Amino acid sequence: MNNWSKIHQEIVKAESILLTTHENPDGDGIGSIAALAHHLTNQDKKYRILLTSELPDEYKFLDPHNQFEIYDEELHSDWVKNVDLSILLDIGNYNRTGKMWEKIKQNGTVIVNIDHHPIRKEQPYDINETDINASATGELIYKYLNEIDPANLSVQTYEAIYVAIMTDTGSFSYNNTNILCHKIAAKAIEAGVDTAKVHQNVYGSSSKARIKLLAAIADNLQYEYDGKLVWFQITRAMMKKAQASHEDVDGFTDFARAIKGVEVSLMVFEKSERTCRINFRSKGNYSINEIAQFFNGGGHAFAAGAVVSGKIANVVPKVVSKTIEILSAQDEVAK
Ligand SMILES: [Mn+2]
Repeated sequence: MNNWSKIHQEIVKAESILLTTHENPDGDGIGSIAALAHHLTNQDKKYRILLTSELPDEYKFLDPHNQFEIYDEELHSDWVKNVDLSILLDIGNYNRTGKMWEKIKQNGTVIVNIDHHPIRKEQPYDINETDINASATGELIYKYLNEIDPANLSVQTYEAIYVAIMTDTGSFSYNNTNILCHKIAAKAIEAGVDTAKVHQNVYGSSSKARIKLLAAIADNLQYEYDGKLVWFQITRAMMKKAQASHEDVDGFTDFARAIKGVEVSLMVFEKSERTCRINFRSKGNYSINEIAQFFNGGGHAFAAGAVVSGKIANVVPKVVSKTIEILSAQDEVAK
């Protein structure tokens, strides 16, 4: 029996199901959840969608019935503890479920992981369906539905899967773009998805704060390693000045990577006084998850990140010098 049938069996057995994805959810996590939620609704299943952080505005069109909730210890911990089945989507690392993880673990029932991030050493899942060649977790959800419930691949389901794939492939431009994801896109259009409108919903709604912040960043890009590395920082003071919120920052590392001559871009984001989030993007000649892993993070070969403790003034030089060190080591190997 393949994993899709096993997962389906667990869904059939379960009376309550939790769907979740990583913190600061992106289009892939949200689209995958929305697509699977349509399937569960069709199967008359009781389920709940709990996120560890807010659903970004640009994805709210995937949640017309306000089913996406933010995990609240008081409101949800008992429910999570007693749930029959937990399905983690696009998670990368289980600790990216935040406080929810403890409760998921305590419930002692089935944990399903569906993901396209590289497999980590610890795998506390009962069923693990990981495929690093998939363009997005949404592509895996498509495979599941195409095998288990093809009759219910509705326009809404295709729209959610399309969002997952479109956002994780940079609108079919990154090197994870593959044949299947184009086929799925074609099927989505056949099913009636208005792809131009979807693109507009996701990318055509930049807040003014986001552009103000982008201007501050563009003015302060730092080039290293013969211009092959570009880095920038976003301090809390910059966030405040631009009146920006967390989701306004999404995509900036992609923007910096697009500069001519740049191979790798790095963002250092001041999360709090003593923690920073770092994000890497690579054009494809350097693999950057090695750097993210050094800082206990993870991700894909060309898109990765980590959370680093320490004041931003100390984190920046540490991360920049480690990045240069790893890039030059990769150059040495290539010689
Ligand atoms: Mn993904």
